Amino acid sequence: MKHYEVLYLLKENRNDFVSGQLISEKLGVSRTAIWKYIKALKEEGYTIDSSSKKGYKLISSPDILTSEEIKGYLNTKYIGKKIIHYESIGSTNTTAKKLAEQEEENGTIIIAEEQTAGRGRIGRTWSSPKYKSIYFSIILRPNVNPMEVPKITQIIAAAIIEGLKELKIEAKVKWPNDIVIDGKKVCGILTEMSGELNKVNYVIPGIGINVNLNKEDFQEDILNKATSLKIETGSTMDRKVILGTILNKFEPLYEEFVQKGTIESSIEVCKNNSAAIGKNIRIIQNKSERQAKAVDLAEDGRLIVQYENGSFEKLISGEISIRGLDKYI
Ligand code: BT5
Repeated sequence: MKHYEVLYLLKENRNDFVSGQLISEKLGVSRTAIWKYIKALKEEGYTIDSSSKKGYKLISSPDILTSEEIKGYLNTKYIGKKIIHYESIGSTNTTAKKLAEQEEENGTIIIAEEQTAGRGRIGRTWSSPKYKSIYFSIILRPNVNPMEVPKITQIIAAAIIEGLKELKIEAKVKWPNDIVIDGKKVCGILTEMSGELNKVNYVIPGIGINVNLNKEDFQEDILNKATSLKIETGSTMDRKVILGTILNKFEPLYEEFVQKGTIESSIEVCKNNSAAIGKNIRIIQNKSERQAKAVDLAEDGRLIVQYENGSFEKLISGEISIRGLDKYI
């Protein structure tokens, strides 16, 4: 789309006017066409100063998670090279699956400003109000055994912890798929896959991060166990920076997995930033509940727990949730 080419030129010269003539020469378009592209950009929320003498200058960009906005924050080889952006969608994971069935490539990201049917694990929902947070899914095509796929949740968790750390935010992993701050959930991960007995067709990790939600934005039923980055830091955060930083952290950790077959670095991060290890926890599966102490994270990402009778077990993430004895964690 040509109007984005105009946008790139304006972005390259952020603090200066770019003359109509230069745009016209570089892009091989007429002055009238440029005017139309500028109008289209303004309609998307860009503020652009125009002067008949000096040309055009980008003043500000809208707070949206389009490829054009995120690109500048990415230094990945293939993760996020293609970003498909929706204003509103049922669930990014559901759409990602459909696109993966249609051969969409490895590393493509599906992102939405709002989800009307955001999904959690085992039929649960993910509250996804518009423009407040980040909801995205990554299409991955690892050449691994399907048994290895749960490891991808740990890789994502590590990337989020590392990314937030770079932004000076301390968060912890609540095994297997939550990121928490001060014991409250700020992010959830839903990893889905399609495969055969010993072959993975594709894996879709879906990530929801609560960014600029205020307390009143949370529904009553999750208010006491959920939080947002804004609530925790006291300031509004730039969603593009958060997303770019996390994706940049994710790619090398994921590469370690697909190239070397290990998730050593991710486990290290998850272990050192675990909300569960060392604590007495409740293990919830179906309707049953057991108590144990979380003692360690195995190298394959399973949580090692010890029961009161002294026996150990490595939990498989599947349908298990853990909780603190008297609170969320
Ligand atoms: C999860 O499930 O935590 C996985 C959430 C994944 C969401 C992303 S958004 C992009 C992608 N597309 C999707 O459709 N989904 C993924 P689970 O462990 O089952 O936790 C779900 C539970 O978290 C719910 O039952 C609520 O109690 C709580 N919850 C719902 N919305 C929340 C929110 N925004 N913040 C914190 N907790 C929430």
